[in-house]
Amino acid sequence: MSQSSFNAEPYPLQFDPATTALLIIDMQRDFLEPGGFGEMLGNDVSLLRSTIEPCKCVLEAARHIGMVVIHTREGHRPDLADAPPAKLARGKLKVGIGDQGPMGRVLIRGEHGHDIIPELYPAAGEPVIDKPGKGSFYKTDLQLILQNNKIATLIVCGVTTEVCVHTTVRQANDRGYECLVISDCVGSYFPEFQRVGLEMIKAQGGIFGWVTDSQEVVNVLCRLDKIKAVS
Ligand code: TIU
Repeated sequence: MSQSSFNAEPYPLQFDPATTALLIIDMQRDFLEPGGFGEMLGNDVSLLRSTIEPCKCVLEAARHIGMVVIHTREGHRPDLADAPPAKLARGKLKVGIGDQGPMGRVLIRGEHGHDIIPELYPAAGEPVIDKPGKGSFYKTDLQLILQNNKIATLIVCGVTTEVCVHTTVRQANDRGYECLVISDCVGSYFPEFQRVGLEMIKAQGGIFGWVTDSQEVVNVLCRLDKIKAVS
């Protein structure tokens, strides 16, 4: 076991790179590109795009040392059998989940809009978790994959800060994982929610986890040796 640490708030986070995973949440066209679910909800999706470059830097650094990398996607079966009627009805959207949009059927697995943006596309061997809800643990095999990889710490990127990132971090925290959220790698359609969402994670002695920025994560990871041979 080789301990290292990130400078973070509310205090430095000790971690072992061999038991740490990078979790990239829902960096899908449906949330980051015009014509997707995010826009159908009435949001300006350009607000999320500043997360792409820092996410790329962290992803490259994690891959370089052979860290476990896991991606998630929010979405549903084409027959919508896994979509709660309450979720389908929410927002009274003109074009909602399962309807045809410019990037295919909105938030449906296998459609262009549902997939991860090309800048952060999963590499071979990186698990992709398809989740029907906001939280990454709900009705998925994420916990099993983390257990099988002996993961104790999650470095968290993705969108949106106060929805799928928060739900996932809260679920992970209750399951005993230590979560480090990277402030510039998570994004919200609402600047105020971004600020408060990050505050809520690190308040009260890190009630849900820790917060740092991508520069710190890249610097620390780049100083580490390879965890294992990367094929
Ligand atoms: N609407 C919104 O902010 N987010 C979502 O619906 N899903 C995720 O956060 N991925």
